Amino acid sequence: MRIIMLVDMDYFFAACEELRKPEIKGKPVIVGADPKGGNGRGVVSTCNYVARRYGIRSGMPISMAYRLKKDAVFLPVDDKYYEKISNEIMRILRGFAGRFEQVSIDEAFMDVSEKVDNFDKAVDYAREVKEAIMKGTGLKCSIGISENKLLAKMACEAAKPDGIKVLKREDVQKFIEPMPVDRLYGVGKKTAQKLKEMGYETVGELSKAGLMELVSKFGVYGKEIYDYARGIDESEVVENNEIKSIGRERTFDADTDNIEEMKSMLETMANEIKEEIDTKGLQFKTVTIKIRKPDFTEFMKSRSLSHYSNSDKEMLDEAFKLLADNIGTKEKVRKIGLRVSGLASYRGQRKLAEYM
Ligand code: DCP
Ligand code: CA
Ligand code: CA
Repeated sequence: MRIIMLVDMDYFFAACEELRKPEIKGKPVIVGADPKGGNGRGVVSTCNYVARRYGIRSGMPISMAYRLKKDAVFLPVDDKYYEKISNEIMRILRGFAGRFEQVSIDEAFMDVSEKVDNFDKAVDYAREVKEAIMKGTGLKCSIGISENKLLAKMACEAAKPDGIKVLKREDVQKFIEPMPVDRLYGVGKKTAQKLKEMGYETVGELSKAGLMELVSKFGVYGKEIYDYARGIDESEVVENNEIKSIGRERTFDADTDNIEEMKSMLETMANEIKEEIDTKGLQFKTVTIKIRKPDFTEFMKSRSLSHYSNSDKEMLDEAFKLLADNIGTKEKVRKIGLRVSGLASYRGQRKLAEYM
């Protein structure tokens, strides 16, 4: 059996703000768009737990948050600052993990099967992780522990804030069955809506659905949903192996669903990457795009060529295909990245490590 942990920072952006402005601690703190005296547009990115007592939530219109608590501390989003803290957190976590997979600016999976051999030891280990993050950054996090990613994520939700929760196989059913289907990690809003229309409101109800029914409705993804409803998730913790690669990332001025804008950003980055690999005398085999959504979740998708290439046109062709396959027409994107890996030098004997 595997032992998987999901570490997620508590009220991350707002906690980062409290860190550098200790005087706002204890007050309701809301990070997001400018409320402009109640007329502001845009949404709440997040808020601390004090603000949550007033019903304020991530994604809520900022004008509504203002109505709920006018004298809260409203602060703008400072990506750069949170990113710096995030990098430090991820660096600390990597040291504890066997396999490591960052899934958001404030969240990562760790496969610790090689580090601990049972759940009791995993809890001690999780305590160490929490202490190390506190010591390194001054921030609190929550940790879910279970046998797979799906259950670790759901355990973490239940551990919040500042907690550790273990979800053992024998407790899975009674834990997940009462939950609404949209609480299943990996089931998005659209899928949840369709499931509800099919008459499945809770995970328990969903677990009664036939495999064929789900597959005929959702294709191969139907099999995953079928498994999720049983707490089954075989997916591995996958290293976002960014070390031996060359890439660029850019944040859009405003979140965009304009594919042409995304393509032109990719083109700019492809030109820069082309220049860098030429200077270093490198060729690539794999092209990866990284997408950050407005809610700061991220994913990466890759395609590999059958040969080594140094062509920016090939790089871009692959990137466009990845974009078309993974971004829906109305889907908003905050940040986009392009990266090439599987690198090889075409200039004689120099070691790859020299270029990194
Ligand atoms: N975020 C955002 N808009 C959203 C959701 C999240 O801008 N709709 C940003 C702000 C959050 C960060 O991403 O601080 C991490 O998101 P989480 O969903 O992990 O939420 P928090 O860390 O803020 O709170 P929690 O303690 O519930 O994890
Ligand atoms: Ca969080
Ligand atoms: Ca998160």
